[in-house]
Amino acid sequence: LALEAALRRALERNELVVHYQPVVSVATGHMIAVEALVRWNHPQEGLVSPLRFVPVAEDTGLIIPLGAWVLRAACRQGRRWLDSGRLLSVAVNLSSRQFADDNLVDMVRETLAETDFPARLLTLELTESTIMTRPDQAIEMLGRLKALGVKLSIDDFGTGYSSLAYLKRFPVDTLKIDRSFVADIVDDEDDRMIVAAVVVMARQLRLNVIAEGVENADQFDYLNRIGCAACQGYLFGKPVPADELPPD
Ligand code: G
Ligand code: G
Ligand code: MN
Ligand code: NA
Repeated sequence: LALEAALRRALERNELVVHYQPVVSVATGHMIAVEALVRWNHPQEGLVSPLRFVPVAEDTGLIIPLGAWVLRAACRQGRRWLDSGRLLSVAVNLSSRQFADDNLVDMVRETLAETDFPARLLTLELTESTIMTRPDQAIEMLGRLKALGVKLSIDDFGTGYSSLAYLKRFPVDTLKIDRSFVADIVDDEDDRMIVAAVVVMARQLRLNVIAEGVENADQFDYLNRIGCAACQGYLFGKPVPADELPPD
């Protein structure tokens, strides 16, 4: 496969870059975290979206070295922010294949040690479908990751099929409400009710909640009114290189 070979070369030639998107506290308006999002800086095509190459990396197993590279880059950057006096939590996406990798826990532990990035400032994002494929094995794996001191979040929450019974047993810290629900909260009564219900449920389960894909002030006002504590989306900033991140 041409794309696979090209992607393998891209990794070797250091053509991947990590961009960072702000996560903002609704109460203070301050940036409390960033999400690391990989891009491929292709010599001819320019910045290539992960939508085009992460699925290929996932299918071919390349996501294992690629994911390890992203984690190391993000922890290194987090360490740089810390050294410059910025206390930013850094979230990194893990794919299903990484979550199933026997070496994952060791890899995360070694990366934290090597970059000297505090575990409590790292959040690993798993999608609902990654966790729910084999929920009982997932509980064990999540526990081993938590034991490193990292935070865990469920990404794209609401698009999968988490049962509430499992949600209580997953040792996660945060639910990220999928942007498909946030997109229509101004016009769609059903989406408003779904988002409000997730916020209430998260509070009952003592989970943090982040609304994704917040693009305008009306969405933000509604999220503020229902007590959603944190938001992410173009309203606060697009994913950008580390040196273009706005001040906290
Ligand atoms: O950044 P953007 O919105 O274009 O990302 C598109 C998709 O690619 C999102 O679902 C995002 O979670 C995924 N993605 C971005 N960076 C990474 C990464 O480093 N690892 C994995 N597994 N997925 C990523
Ligand atoms: O699946 P995940 O939540 O990791 O995906 C993050 C993706 O969402 C990134 O590709 C990012 O560029 C995109 N994204 C972030 N904020 C917004 C937003 O406000 N609107 C839209 N449409 N996409 C967003
Ligand atoms: Mn994510
Ligand atoms: Na998401």
